[in-house]
Amino acid sequence: MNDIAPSTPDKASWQVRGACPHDCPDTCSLITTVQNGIAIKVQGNPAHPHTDGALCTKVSRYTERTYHPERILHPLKRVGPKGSGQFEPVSWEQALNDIATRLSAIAARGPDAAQAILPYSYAGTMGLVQGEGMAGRFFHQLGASLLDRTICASAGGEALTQTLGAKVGMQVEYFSEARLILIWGSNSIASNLHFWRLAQQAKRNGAKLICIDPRRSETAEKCHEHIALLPGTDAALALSLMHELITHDWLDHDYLRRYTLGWPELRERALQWRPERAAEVCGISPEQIRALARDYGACQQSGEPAAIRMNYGLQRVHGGGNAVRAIASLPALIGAWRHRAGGVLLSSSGMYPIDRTALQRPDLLGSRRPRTLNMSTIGDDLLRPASPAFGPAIEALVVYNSNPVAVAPESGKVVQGFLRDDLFTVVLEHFQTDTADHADYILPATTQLEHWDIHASYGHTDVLLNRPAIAPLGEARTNTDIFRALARCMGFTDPCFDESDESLCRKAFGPAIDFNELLAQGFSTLQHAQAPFAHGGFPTPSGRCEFFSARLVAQGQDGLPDHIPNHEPAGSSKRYSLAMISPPARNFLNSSFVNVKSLRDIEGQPLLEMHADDALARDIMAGGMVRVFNSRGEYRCRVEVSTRARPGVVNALGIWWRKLGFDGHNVNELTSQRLTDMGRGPTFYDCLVQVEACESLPF
Ligand SMILES: Nc1nc2c(c(=O)[nH]1)N[C@H]1C(S)=C(S)[C@@H](COP(=O)(O)OP(=O)(O)OC[C@H]3O[C@@H](n4cnc5c(=O)[nH]c(N)nc54)[C@H](O)[C@@H]3O)O[C@H]1N2
Ligand SMILES: Nc1nc2c(c(=O)[nH]1)N[C@H]1C(S)=C(S)[C@@H](COP(=O)(O)OP(=O)(O)OC[C@H]3O[C@@H](n4cnc5c(=O)[nH]c(N)nc54)[C@H](O)[C@@H]3O)O[C@H]1N2
Ligand SMILES: [Mo]
Repeated sequence: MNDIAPSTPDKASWQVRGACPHDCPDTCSLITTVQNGIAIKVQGNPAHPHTDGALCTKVSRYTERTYHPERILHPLKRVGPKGSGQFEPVSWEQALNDIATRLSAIAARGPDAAQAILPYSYAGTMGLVQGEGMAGRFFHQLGASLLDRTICASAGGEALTQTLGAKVGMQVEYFSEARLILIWGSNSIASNLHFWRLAQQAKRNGAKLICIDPRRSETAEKCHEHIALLPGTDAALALSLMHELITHDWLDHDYLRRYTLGWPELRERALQWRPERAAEVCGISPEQIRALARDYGACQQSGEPAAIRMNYGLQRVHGGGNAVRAIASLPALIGAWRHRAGGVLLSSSGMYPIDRTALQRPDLLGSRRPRTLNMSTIGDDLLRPASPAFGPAIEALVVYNSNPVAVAPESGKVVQGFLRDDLFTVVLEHFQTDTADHADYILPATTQLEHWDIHASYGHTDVLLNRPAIAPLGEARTNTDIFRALARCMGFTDPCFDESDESLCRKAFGPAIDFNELLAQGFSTLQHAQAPFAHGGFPTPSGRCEFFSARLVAQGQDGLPDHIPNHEPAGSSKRYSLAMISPPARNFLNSSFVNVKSLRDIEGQPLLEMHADDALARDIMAGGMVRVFNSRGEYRCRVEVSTRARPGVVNALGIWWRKLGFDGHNVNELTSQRLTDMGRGPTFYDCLVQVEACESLPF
């Protein structure tokens, strides 16, 4: 490859190595072909083993997103009423000065006054530099409220930490050698495509694949078996599997004795979960549980590796943390960790030595200790008045790398909050999203093709470097540059606000990686033991797999995993008799790409999958328009009577932009702001609704 850094611009065509920035476990290595300064093609890097030259449909259309006619290319100032989406272009100077003046005025009111300012960001880019690299410094210096970034993975993350010690697990490449793979709460074909390739290899070598998911997803239909349990019942299933492993003595007693903590207690708990009891809770048959236990136990008996690929789908319910704890405990029962192709993987993000302190500089807070607000309850928090418990009302919001008006739960309240006339809102974006519609200023941000960044992954263990392939479009600026400029306008003088992006990239992992290797090949592989817990050595306080967690007890919680029913359990309400989940659509990434026409065309229209029995009971015609509603709100979409849905559960594929749907709403009108048992996470898939046929709307 004639890999050319921007330093040789005289050539007409060159290729640049980068990294996919999206919130996805695959973190692919990219090759962008640039001709006369224009990116004409984005491909998967064949030299990077995980990427293997292949990209998902979304990112292979990256140039369509980058050169989209609706890219925001100039700073925009609101001219119409709040939320009207009416803006006029202004100069950078005017925008930055005005924003700095507004923020400074709030901060100047008193020692803790800056807490009325809230940053709101998530993983629009997973880059460590364009993520919180400079933004963290800016908000720390300012003394703004801190944001608890819980919207995706915090229940599962906390649960893994309590059980295994950190977000660690199997190395993904060895899944190809497993004999049995449980794909648990994951539609891998949609959301973890490069793992699916490994699962296919295992399948070709004779492995059995079992999918555990309420939805008959693209992945479920390609596995040997599919267990369509009710949402939020995974802990009951896992405990009942343990029951069967115990009663048949399919246990690795040596592993349990040497490398686990709390086995006698967990054993007692699990023995309360006979398959009949769990089957009732999970809405499946006892025989399905027994069969699953037989498959899992058989690996213990034969000494062959059993692997579990969990994903975050199953932790978006009240008991999500406990469910992850129960499932993460399973491999230790059968000693699966002894094999490099055995164990469990939910996230590998804890396997990186990232120096976040150097990037985000929490020391700039000095002695100030601002409050922390939970991003999952932004709806309520924007509507909260000042009080001694809450502190000042939120007066200014700076949103970057996120689209909360579309993705946060209970959007009725989120929208109401964003519509507040006394709220000053700045949004750094590529597009005029539902959130940007509610801004006072929209600032044009660069895309991954236009900036430097460095990436860890949560699905493999390589570090990737992203070099800019093209110059920023229009007047777009990098997130980092926008925060540098704002810092200058605010009079922040710390030299850290002058640091370049390339220097930040070098700082992210410090000496733990060879930066020259990254520059030369675009990725660098961290060295880890192939079977990290073959001999224990878990990063828990005890060094063991902690079935029982004293840390949880200290927090007033149950020390052992248990089944915690949903806030809104299936079957508990006559009025709202359907459980709704809203998993990712394959051709969108959360709310990103919804505005890319070729991808939206593949997804068609906002859709609700419903089982034929549920449709019949409601006189709902296949393909008709339905109103989906509960006490929090309603939205309209097309219904697909489909075997993808099990009885009693409807699947609303997410996450459409509100303004691109039928009625200006999306699925998050219905979801609640109630939180998970651990990690203060949202409970998107713990949501009861009713559905009825309604009149057609134009699309
Ligand atoms: N194409 C695409 N890829 C993505 C994303 C996307 O939006 N689109 N999102 C990205 C993000 S942000 C993340 S966090 C990751 C992981 O994102 P996840 O949301 O975990 O992604 P999936 O694996 O697609 O979906 C989870 C699966 O869990 C199932 N599920 C729902 N409730 C339950 C339950 O109670 N129990 C069980 N066992 N299963 C349940 C759903 O039906 C779905 O098939 O994927 C990333 N990758
Ligand atoms: N109902 C329901 N709701 C959900 C989920 C669900 O499964 N069901 N999933 C939840 C999950 S797992 C997650 S992670 C969240 C995701 O929620 P978000 O993190 O908000 O993700 P996106 O919707 O992809 O929005 C990211 C935005 O960042 C912008 N962006 C990307 N790169 C850059 C950049 O370099 N600079 C700037 N300034 N902007 C950039 C994109 O244009 C995009 O509009 O949604 C959650 N919401
Ligand atoms: Mo996520």
